[in-house]
Amino acid sequence: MEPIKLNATPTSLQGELFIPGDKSISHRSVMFGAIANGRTTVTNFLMGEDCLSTISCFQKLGVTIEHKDEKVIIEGNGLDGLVEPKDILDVGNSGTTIRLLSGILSGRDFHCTLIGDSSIGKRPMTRVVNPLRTMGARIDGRNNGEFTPLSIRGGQLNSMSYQLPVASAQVKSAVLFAGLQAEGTTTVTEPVATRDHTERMIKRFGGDITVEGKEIHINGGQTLTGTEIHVPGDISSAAFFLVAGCIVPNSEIVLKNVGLNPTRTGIMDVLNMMGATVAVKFDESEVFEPVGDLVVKTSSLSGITIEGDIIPRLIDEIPIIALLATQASGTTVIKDAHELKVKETNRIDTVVNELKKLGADIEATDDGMIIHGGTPLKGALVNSHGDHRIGMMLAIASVICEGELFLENAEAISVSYPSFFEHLNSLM
Ligand code: SPQ
Repeated sequence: MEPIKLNATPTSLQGELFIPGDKSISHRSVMFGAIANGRTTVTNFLMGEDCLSTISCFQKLGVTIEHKDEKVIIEGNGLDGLVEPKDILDVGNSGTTIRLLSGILSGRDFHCTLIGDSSIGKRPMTRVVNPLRTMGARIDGRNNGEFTPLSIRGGQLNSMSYQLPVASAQVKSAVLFAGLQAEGTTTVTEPVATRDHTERMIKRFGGDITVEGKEIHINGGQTLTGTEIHVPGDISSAAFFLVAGCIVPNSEIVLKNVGLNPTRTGIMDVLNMMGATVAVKFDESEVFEPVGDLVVKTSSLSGITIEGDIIPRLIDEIPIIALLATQASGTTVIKDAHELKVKETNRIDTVVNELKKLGADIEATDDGMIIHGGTPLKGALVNSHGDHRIGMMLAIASVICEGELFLENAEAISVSYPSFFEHLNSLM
């Protein structure tokens, strides 16, 4: 596809956005709906390509799923209702789909082959394959199960105690899905807390799960019951407009319906520490996942160091935080973020290389990056490299760049935010 030209430099961004559904919660609502008994109705579902891949995989596994606009209806027949698919399961670009699905399929007594796009083909799968093999699943794949295609023959699983070697909600969730089907109690211990949507959703579907500090316990053999889920807006999507509102002069943006689960709000802490003006109004009636409205205004920002336990709470926001840091005074240092190397792209390299093309003063380190702020950016030919979050970060950069910015592979944005450009244009 030809690069798209972005050259609007508005004097301000003003308006209100209703943020589309959270990607992580949308995936999980379909997965749990598919393995529960009875009907699950999901509203404000994210109709992004990744979540549509999850729907398509479960349809191939024999689950009746209908969707129209942002409403999804899943007719679950329990775990035993899943049937051996006649075709390969294609997860597209979605790491969440392949890793969580592997946990579900590990306990099913049939064979499946899972593939994805070229980015998925480079992402490590041993992090889920190893613990699932220990529980009893037979899984193979390229390079002894490190890469797709993965081939899974599930069956009776044993419970286990598993210390996660990396802070990953996907690995935690895969083991919990397997634990739901294993004999006995499975315990997962996290090195650092990661997003807890799986744990919350198990409770929402009537399941039993115990969280004691960093230890999570789940009993096998549970039956889940279909329910109603209203998906909050995705704070990872809202993050692009939080940053845009801070760095474009004379701006005020209202972001409605944003998920404010504390395991995801690291971006709010960073904005606060850097000196941004963001007002938060929680919706007190929401108990399943915290939700609220945010108002962001143009702010004068200072560089900070971002490291340690906050990293999993903002891991997907680091590309847009890097752009924010180019406009802050002083230096921002991001550490402890090795995990960025195994996302849709190596996000340390893509962020640094693409922002450098715009004139940013930024350097890569082994576990993050160092950004010297206060740099005016200039338009150039840049590339998302097929990574939705890099594409959106560069599109927000275009709004403050002098001159035209040409963005290659902009279509990747539809993975998590199909209405992104419509929303951006509505603020100008
Ligand atoms: O699903 P995918 O492709 O892995 O998506 C990303 C993203 O930027 O949207 C990561 F590239 O989000 C992950 C996130 O980084 C979604 C996720 C989840 O829903 O459980 C957890 C995080 O990944 P991980 O590897 O830290 O567990």
